[in-house]
Amino acid sequence: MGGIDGLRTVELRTTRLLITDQDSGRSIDVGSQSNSQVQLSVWDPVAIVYVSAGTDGASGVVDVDDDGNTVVDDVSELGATGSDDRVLTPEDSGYQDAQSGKILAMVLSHGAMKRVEGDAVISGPGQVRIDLVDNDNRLTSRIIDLQ
Ligand SMILES: [Ca+2]
Ligand SMILES: [Ca+2]
Repeated sequence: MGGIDGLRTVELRTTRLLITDQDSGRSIDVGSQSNSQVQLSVWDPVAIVYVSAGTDGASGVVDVDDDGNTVVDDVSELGATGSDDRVLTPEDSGYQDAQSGKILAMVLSHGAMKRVEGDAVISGPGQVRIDLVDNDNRLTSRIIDLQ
């Protein structure tokens, strides 16, 4: 995917990805060139990012007072260093569970990449990530700024 700076538009059609050059208006069909599976993600500045309790279900390390405040596994330990706690973005498994309150989690920040489902046309300005999986199942990712 060399020479794709100055992009204006990214158009996703099932497994085909068309990228359009800002100056020439010329479109390049990335999907057909590499015969790849294509996934497109866009930057969503308001997407919620969570920190969750991880597989042990407890804030920080289970049965450990990670932050030394004399209360074991209180919510202030979420995300403790060395624990199994995880940051969850919309692209991560378990995100829906964090959103619905099914698992212990709290809002960490806002802003994340979100997968685009189905056909879409993404126009700049903004940031997009293109993930290509080739016939040997190798993933290539590239983040580009649309103008
Ligand atoms: Ca934990
Ligand atoms: Ca504590």
